[in-house]
Amino acid sequence: MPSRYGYQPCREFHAVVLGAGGVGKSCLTAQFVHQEWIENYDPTIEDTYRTQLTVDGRQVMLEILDTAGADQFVAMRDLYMKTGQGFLLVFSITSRSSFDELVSLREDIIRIKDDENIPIVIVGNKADLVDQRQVDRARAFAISQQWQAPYYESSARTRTNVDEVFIDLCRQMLRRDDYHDDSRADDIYYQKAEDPSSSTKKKRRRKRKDRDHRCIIL
Ligand SMILES: Nc1nc2c(ncn2[C@@H]2O[C@H](COP(=O)(O)OP(=O)(O)OP(=O)(O)O)[C@@H](O)[C@H]2O)c(=O)[nH]1
Ligand SMILES: [Mg+2]
Repeated sequence: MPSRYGYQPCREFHAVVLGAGGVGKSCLTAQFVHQEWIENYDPTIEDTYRTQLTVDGRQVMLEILDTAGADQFVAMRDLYMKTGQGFLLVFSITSRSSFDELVSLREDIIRIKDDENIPIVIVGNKADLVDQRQVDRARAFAISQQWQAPYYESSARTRTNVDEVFIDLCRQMLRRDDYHDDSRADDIYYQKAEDPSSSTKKKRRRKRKDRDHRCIIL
């Protein structure tokens, strides 16, 4: 997308992958970054990846923090949430409790970031295990609408919707960056304006575009 500012430098973003233990956070990340499938379960303490990608024609350097789902590392979550600019909230469609955990994760993110509009993608992973499904699509989509965050069903095993969830998150972070750039540009414009009470100038202030709430399935 051409910018109103012309040259677009590479943007750097910090994404954090959160969710209960064993839902497939590391497998999704490994598939996205290295296109590899990991069969064995090796619980994570903390892993960081860096990868460059193009999103809508724009260069993005993405740092991905793959976090621990295990409860003994929960104390580190506040720090992850502080530094993250976008969050993948991952559950397994085969585990109702992993879905329920997302509620408190999102509440913590909003509290720590003090921001209700933080970029979030909800990911129902292990979608290949259809026979073991415990979370209906309708239930997940209801949360997606309530939170105004897109919902994807993914499978790290079959590499379904793996790129899509990370790209969607990058797109949200880019949009947010653009919005802040526009706000800054508008603020400078206001400071320069001779008559700050002018109603025509006030109309230039941009409103945040409606957030997407989509349900993307296999
Ligand atoms: N069938 C299936 N199995 C998966 C999928 N994703 C992950 N798994 C398996 O689930 C197990 C746990 O996956 P991980 O990616 O290690 O889970 P995690 O969320 O990183 O777990 P923690 O690091 O403990 O928080 C592994 O044995 C994976 O092979 C998937 O999409 N489909
Ligand atoms: Mg892991």
